[in-house]
Formats: sequence, C-alpha cells, structure tokens
Amino acid sequence: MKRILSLILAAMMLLGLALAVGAEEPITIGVVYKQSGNPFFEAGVRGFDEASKELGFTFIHNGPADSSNEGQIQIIEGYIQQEVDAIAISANDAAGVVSVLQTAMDKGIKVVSWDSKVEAAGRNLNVDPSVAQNIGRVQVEEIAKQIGYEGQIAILSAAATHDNQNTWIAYMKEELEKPEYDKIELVTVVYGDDLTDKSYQEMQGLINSYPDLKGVISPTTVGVAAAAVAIKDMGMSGKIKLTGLGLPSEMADHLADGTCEAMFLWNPIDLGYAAAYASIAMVKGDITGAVGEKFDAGRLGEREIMDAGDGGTFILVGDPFRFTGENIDDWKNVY
Ligand code: RAM
Repeated sequence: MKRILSLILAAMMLLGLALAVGAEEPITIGVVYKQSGNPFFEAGVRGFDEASKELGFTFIHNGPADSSNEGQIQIIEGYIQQEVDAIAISANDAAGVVSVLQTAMDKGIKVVSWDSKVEAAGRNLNVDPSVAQNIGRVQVEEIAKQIGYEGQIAILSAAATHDNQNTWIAYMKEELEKPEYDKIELVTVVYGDDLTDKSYQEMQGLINSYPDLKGVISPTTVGVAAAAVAIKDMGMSGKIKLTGLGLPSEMADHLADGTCEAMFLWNPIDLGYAAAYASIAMVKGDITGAVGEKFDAGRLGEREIMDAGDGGTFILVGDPFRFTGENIDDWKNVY
C-alpha cells in the first residue's frame, strides 16, 4: 500500500513539473510615463490595456509624480529587478535614461520609447504619435490665423528636457521663418514642466511681462489647460489667443466658451495601443527594430519601421485632429 501511494505521489509530482515547463510565462511590459496623474498618460494606459486583452500580456505602469528623470530611473531599476520583458517609456529626459536602459537591454529587456523618445543608444524603437514637422506647423498656422498674422506670441512648453516638445518647437521656429509670418514675433519660450501650478504661474508671468502679447502656443496637454484657466482668471479671454495640444476632456469648457478657439491632438489611446503592439512584436522576435521591418499593430493595421535620422528607428501612429467648440462634444468623453 505504502509503495503504491509513493508511486502515485511521484507520478503527481512529475505531472506537476511537466505542466510547469509546458505553461508559457506571460510577457510583462513595464510602462513608464512622464508623470503620474496626467490624464494624457491615463488614456495611453487604456491603449496598453486594450492591447493586453487582445494579445494576452500583462503590464505594470508608473511615472514619477514630479516629472523627474531621477524618478523615472528608479522606476526602470525596479522593472529591471522584476525582470520585465519590455520597457515602454515616454522619457522626461531623452539622454538621462540612456544608461539605465542600456543596463536593461544588456539583460535582454526590449526598450520601446513612445510619446517622448529616448536617445537612439537607449532604445530599440521609438513610437512617434505623428509627423513632428506637421505637429509644429499646424500650431503656428492656427495661432497666426487667430491673431491676424501680426503681433507677439509666446510658447508655454512642458520641461526643457522633454524631447517631444523641443522637437515640435524647433519645427515651429522653422515654420515662423516663412514670409507670411514676418509680422509675428516669438518673444519667449517658457517651461511649466508639465506641472499644473507651474504652468499656470508661467502663463500669468507671460501676461504680466508682455502687455502686447497676442497669442500663446502650448504644445502640452497640461500646459494648455493651465494656460486657459490663467487667461480666464486674469480677464484676458479673447484678448490673448490660445492654441496647442490639448486633451478634449480637459479642454471642452475652454473651447465651448471661446478661451481656446481651436487646439490639436492625436488619439493617445491609439498611441499606447501601438506602443504595446510594438513591444510585444519585439519580445516575440517578430521585429528587431531595424528599418524596413513590418509588424501587425492590431486594429491600427500594419506599421513599417523607418529611419528616425538620429541613429535609431521609429514608427508613426496617426494624425493630429483639430478640436473646436463645434466638434468637442463628440470627443470630450472619449479621452
Ligand atoms: C503632455 C505630455 C505629453 C505630450 C502631450 C501632448 O501630456 O507632455 O508628452 O505628448 O502633453
């Protein structure tokens, strides 16, 4: 009897072992964003969530409350310790996270940057929301139209280290060189660090320092929403025009009352969704991040990897959409 029992026990142990070996460990993505509490990134996380249900991976997500590079490094170190399969990051400092991400890549972790890129040495692929030159151009065209192609404008950006905003601002400056903008003067670029209070104060500072200011471009969802409130609080609604990149849910009231006539954004849910599909394709070995490789991005269709011109590669997700008081009701509950 004893012998039979121990045979049964041994058989059960073998079976358990076989099951454990056969069962595939789910892929885990560690998502890092610029800061916690920003609804833009919450929408991005919804894209990861949607993709996770379709592809069957798990993901964890986090961002430092203070938008710092150091905070992101700590989160990445945690992900390396947890042995995630991929890290998908919107970086606060494109250069600042290269070293820790190289450590991750040395351990076999795939690195995909999304939204705001990491320098080429610290990533396998970048997922860009849209053609950067176009993003810069449409905002200049918009503010120029609104102020009648004449007068002072300022830019209220996120942080001075944010690669996405810096790239768009460089293209705005290039656009402003065109003869049709000869009478427009860009007086300054200020930084609200994607913190609501600081962005609000910077907008107040602009109003106080430049009495002739006609328009503001704020290419950040945090900045443009804070700027709208400051403009209203200081009684400048309609006198200082405002455009930028805004989240419909945060900008609906400001569009409805005309403080902001029009602003732009791509779909942040799609951005997270595309970054998730790219990360999984990379972990599964379907792509390595090389120019010309293609992969299936679910409901978004196929994406082809292109040369980013910075020593690395990238893909594009979608186009910016122009939101106004007329169409905002269709979008304010979406993201
Ligand atoms: C803020 C962040 C983000 C940017 C959007 C437009 O939420 O700075 O990186 O893409 O604005």
